[in-house]
Amino acid sequence: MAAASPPPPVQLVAALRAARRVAVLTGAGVSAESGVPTFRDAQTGLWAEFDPLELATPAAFARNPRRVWDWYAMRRDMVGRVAPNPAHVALADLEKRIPEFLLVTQNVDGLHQRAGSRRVVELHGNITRVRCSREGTPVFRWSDDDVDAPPRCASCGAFLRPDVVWFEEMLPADALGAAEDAASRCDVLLVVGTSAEVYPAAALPILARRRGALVVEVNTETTPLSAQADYALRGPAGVVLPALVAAVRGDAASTP
Ligand code: BV8
Repeated sequence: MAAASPPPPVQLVAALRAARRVAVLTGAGVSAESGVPTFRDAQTGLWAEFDPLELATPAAFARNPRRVWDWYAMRRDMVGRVAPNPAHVALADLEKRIPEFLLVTQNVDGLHQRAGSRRVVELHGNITRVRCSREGTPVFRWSDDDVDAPPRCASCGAFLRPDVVWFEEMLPADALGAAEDAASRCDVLLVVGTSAEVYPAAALPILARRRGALVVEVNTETTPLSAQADYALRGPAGVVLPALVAAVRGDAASTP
């Protein structure tokens, strides 16, 4: 039985119904109820077992490529075994109801697209994709014969790597540009399941607020953004978002 969440604020529902442009920024918390560990939740966070500087940086890959490859292969397998949760589904539904909508995600699990979201920008890449570490070309099939090294690119022999943005790597310029444009022009920005600590993604809510958007945080905890948000909806995204979108839809059960 899903936990009940307090009804969404009436003014927020009205603002979403009237909004022409809505942007959403999601982080690992939106996938938590799908069973994907988050990065910073101490008891379950991916980083609890691994030091990010050990695994998610170019230097880590240069130092121990097979170890980094194996960590991403384990996470790719895990992501293949989980499913979108009601939070992902609610955001895909909301997209259909807003004239201009963009979902900007820091997540690399591809669950938004699997839930039906179409207008998605992946700031940090996608763990289900692999690319040549030298040419950057996407690679779909590879032979993994050397247990001490990642698979190699068939055309140039360089190691393959996950198609994600590591720490100290630049974000894809087109993705970041689209995200900044959406944040600066939206009427409402929903910020869902992020600790708001990783930049430049964490700067997007600040940009939106400066440009006059209504900023709404959905999180189980308080974050550095909470005090600056117009609404801080405290609770699991898989409960809060379906209730919010049902109220925007005008479901009889949800309108107070
Ligand atoms: C860059 C892919 C230029 C890999 C990831 C200032 C300006 C610019 C850069 C920096 C800066 N200060 C520091 C930097 C450098 C760095 C940075 O931000 N470091 C942090 C640690 C301070 N940024 C970078 O390096 C970026 N590149 O800026 O290039 C440059 C060049 C050279 C030198 C310096 C800079 C690249 C950042 C991208 C890194 N790659 N992912 C991989 O996945 O392995 S980031 C990784 O963290 C994930 O993408 C993840 O999404 C992201 C952020 O974490 P969150 O999503 O927020 O997840 P987290 O676990 O932290 O929080 C979960 C939240 O959900 C919590 O609040 C929790 O309460 C909540 N929650 C839990 N359950 C639920 C829930 N909420 C709702 N419902 C629930 N059920």
